[in-house]
Amino acid sequence: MVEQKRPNIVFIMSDDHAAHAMSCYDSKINETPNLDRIADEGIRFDNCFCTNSICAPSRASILTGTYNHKNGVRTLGDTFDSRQTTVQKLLKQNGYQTAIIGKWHLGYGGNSDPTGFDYWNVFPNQGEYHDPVMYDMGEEKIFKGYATDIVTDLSLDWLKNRDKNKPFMLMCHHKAPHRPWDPDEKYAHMYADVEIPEPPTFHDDYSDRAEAAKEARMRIERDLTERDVKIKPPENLSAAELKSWYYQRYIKDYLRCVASIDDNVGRILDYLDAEGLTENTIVVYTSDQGFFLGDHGWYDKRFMYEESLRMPFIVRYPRAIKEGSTTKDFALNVDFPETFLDYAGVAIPEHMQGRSLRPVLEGETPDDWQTSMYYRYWEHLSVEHRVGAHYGLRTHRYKLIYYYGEALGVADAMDEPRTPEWELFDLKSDPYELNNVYSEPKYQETVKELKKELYRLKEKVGDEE
Ligand SMILES: [Ca+2]
Repeated sequence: MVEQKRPNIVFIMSDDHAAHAMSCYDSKINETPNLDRIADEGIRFDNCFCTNSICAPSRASILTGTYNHKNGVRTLGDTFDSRQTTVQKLLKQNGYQTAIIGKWHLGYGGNSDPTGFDYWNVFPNQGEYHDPVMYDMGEEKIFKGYATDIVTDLSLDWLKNRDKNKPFMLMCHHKAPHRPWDPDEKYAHMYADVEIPEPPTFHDDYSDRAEAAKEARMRIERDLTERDVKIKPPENLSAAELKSWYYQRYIKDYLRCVASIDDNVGRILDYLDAEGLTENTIVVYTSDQGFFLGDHGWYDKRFMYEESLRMPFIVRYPRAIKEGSTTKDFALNVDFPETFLDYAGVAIPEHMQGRSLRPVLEGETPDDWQTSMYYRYWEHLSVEHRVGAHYGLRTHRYKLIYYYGEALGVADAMDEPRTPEWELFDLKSDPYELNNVYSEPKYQETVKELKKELYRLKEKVGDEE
């Protein structure tokens, strides 16, 4: 009966859900009671970061434990080669039942269909919110209803029908709250009579930043479409009023989508309780990256700025994780697979580039734990959002970003060179990253040290471009 002692893993990942839209992360704009349960009964990571803030690349890192230049998914234009070693394959080979339900977004057909799962049922591409098409073990079917409910229904069905003598890993991957933010009918009128507060950097004018911030096309008042906000904007509003109007339309739908996720996470937790599985199941809630919720006047992600870089990451495992704990230790998306393999007692392959979070989860930070992280966004000025390619370093105190101004021939990047630019933020005095101090004399020694660390990490992870 040793088999039963290995923990089950329920990995719930949403799409573009920023930590600052969760009440356990001190959200100023919504409540997420079910997600808070995971944090209250487990641990909340305040510094969990993605290594490339877009959907498919982050997902590839979460499955393989490698950076995007290694796993081949540097941009949304790359497809995933499913023949690679992944966490689900290793768990399955070692006696786990594995399933993925919901968003895959790593390509279809050929070598890109999900592998290593006993059961998979995934949306094509981004998927639809209402009556979505899904590939049920490759067979195209339409599921009637709201995507977030359906992903949960299918997840619960799989759990109910599993072999109870074997441990399991379920990847429950919600489409929500990805653009275009279509809420369930049930929440269509939530927040109807309230005004959601605007974030502190809502009126950012992008002065004192690299040109990349000005060039990006993700401004609330300018770049959201009628499809995004669902109705035509009213006439006769001032520019400032119109910006606020767009924000309210956008953020309310976003939060309505989050409300459905919160409900559905509650259904999974209730099931685990009812089945007596809570004690021996690792439950993770995260998102593939963060998102700008009107911060800097933006929606979307891609930039290495905090709101986009940070992933919510909360984990409950009553057997080993102390309830109500929090940590500021760094965790990265490439660390997730190693963590699951560690808990499952499966050897971690040498080529994986993260590190098991197990000691941090259990309150024992190793002396040599990571205090800096490497980030890279490759899609130079890609058509829609026009964010310049960049790489950078974050430490507990500083963030150094280098916009290198080239496409380098990767998919989805535009061959439009830009003058390279650097940004340095002192996160202690400037947590909102409004003041680029890269050229200030008093930071020159710091710049030198950070560059050294940046290139050390770049080399360490094997990014040679
Ligand atoms: Ca995403």
